[in-house]
Amino acid sequence: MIRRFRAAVFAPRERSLQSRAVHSHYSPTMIEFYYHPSPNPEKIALYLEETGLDYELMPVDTRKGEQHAPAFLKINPNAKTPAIVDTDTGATLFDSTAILLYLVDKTGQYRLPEDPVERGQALSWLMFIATGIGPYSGQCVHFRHFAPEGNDYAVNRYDFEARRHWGLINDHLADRQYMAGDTYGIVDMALWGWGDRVPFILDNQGIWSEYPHIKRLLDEIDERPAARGARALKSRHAFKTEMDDDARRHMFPQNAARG
Ligand SMILES: N[C@@H](CCC(=O)N[C@@H](CS)C(=O)NCC(=O)O)C(=O)O
Repeated sequence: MIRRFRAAVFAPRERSLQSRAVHSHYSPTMIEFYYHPSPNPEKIALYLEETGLDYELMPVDTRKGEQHAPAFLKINPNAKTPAIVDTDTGATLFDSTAILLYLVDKTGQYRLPEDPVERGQALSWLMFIATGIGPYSGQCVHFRHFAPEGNDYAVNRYDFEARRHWGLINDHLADRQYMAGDTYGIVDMALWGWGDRVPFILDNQGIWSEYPHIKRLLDEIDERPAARGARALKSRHAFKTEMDDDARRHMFPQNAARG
């Protein structure tokens, strides 16, 4: 359950904790959710909405460079979203897969299977999304849509790898309803975070005819109230949408470093 929305993201944490202390209606459990409307944060948005965990939305406008603010780097030294602060335990966490696993332990909801074999297999797919789907899709988007011209080799490589990865997911879903086990869970949520970007990643609006099993699962998740709640978060803040020179400097600092 989203509790409230704070527009000023980078008020020092000490101050936000102080302000919480004077409002006795706060429950002891509150997740500060550092969010940008992008695939990895959207996995966490979906989990938070599914579980009803009490959270506060903390927008991080990465196209304005807010990920590099010293206050945010104390929470995520990797300067990316998502990240969370669990004010119940004081934990700061970053990286979407680690956050999902932490929140599962915290809430007990959407646990991975207990059976060691099923659990290992679920983790295989969860890690495949974290280390394969995400990075290859991300680099495919970068070289195809955002990098300067002249990257044919890189576009070819990442397009090939992204297609191959999404194809493996589609094949996996051909004879099963969900990514792991018999029920909807965090591996499906992790997939959903990236899923609606596939036509953009592969620059093909007709791509779903090649990946019908992925589309079937994404459509099913989209029908869930939690998915609608997660999608609605992006309209709670006026995130910058232009990928102009300033945004490129913030998001691709290797270019700025070369001057
Ligand atoms: N492995 C990280 C990747 C995080 C990541 O790349 N986040 C993107 C949004 S999907 C981001 O914040 N990009 C901003 C930037 O690179 O400056 C995770 O799974 O959370």
